[in-house]
Amino acid sequence: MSIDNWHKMDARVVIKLGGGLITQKDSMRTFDAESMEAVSIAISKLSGLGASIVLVHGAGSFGHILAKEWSIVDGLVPDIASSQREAVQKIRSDMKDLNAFVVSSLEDMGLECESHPPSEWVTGTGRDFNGNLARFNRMSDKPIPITFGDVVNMEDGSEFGILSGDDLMLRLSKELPEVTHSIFLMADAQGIMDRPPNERGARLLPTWGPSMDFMSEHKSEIDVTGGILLKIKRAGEISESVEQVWILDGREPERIIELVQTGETLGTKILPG
Ligand code: IP8
Repeated sequence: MSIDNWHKMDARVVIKLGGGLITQKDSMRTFDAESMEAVSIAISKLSGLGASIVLVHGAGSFGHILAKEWSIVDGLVPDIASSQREAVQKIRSDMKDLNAFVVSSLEDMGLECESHPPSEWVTGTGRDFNGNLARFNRMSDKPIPITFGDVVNMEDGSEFGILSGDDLMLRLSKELPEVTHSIFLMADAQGIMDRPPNERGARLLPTWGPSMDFMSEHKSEIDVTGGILLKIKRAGEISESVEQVWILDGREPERIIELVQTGETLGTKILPG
């Protein structure tokens, strides 16, 4: 397909930059500027082609390490309340720092962004969080709205909880009008593999649906929100209403362009159950 034809398709692309891609997950507050730069170049090309883009990013080592240490995902634990409240403030400010690194990398490639930290507009966690998504509804290419997994307030007495970027992906992909592509960029594999990616002989599954088997090596000691399992569950749900849902290798971000231009690339296409 020529780029001229593709222009007329008005692609609207929601992309999640996995926390493991843009940070070193096991090293506190370590931003991966090199991976991010490659992603920024691809996103800038995508924007140059006229696509409307919405970005979500994960927390990686700017969120999961402290969240795990202080059991933030379980909400308020009275015995450790004051340490937890301190950790909540620290995670929120670390997440804003991570977002600033991401935005600055995108700006270096000439993109304009508008950040929406969930601690300021969301209450509640999981797929049914409360928050007005209208702020993301722009059909122009700039500024690019960007949000991220965060610690949010709860209305049920647990005081705080963790909203994953995967739940933001679900709601944005399903509720914004005319989303054509929903793409999850991972750090350590070409897509969904038939066994843990670092195991010998692991092979890429070119398609995956919720009814298919999947073996994961979920690093629960680091990731408080559910890792790859939550991602593929949400991706499966998104595929019920979005045509092109993909898990791609974020280390090869050019594949985003190939996918949007041709409808195919190396990665895993998610099919509805
Ligand atoms: O990395 C988690 O977001 P995710 C957010 O998108 C925090 O699951 C603060 C751990």
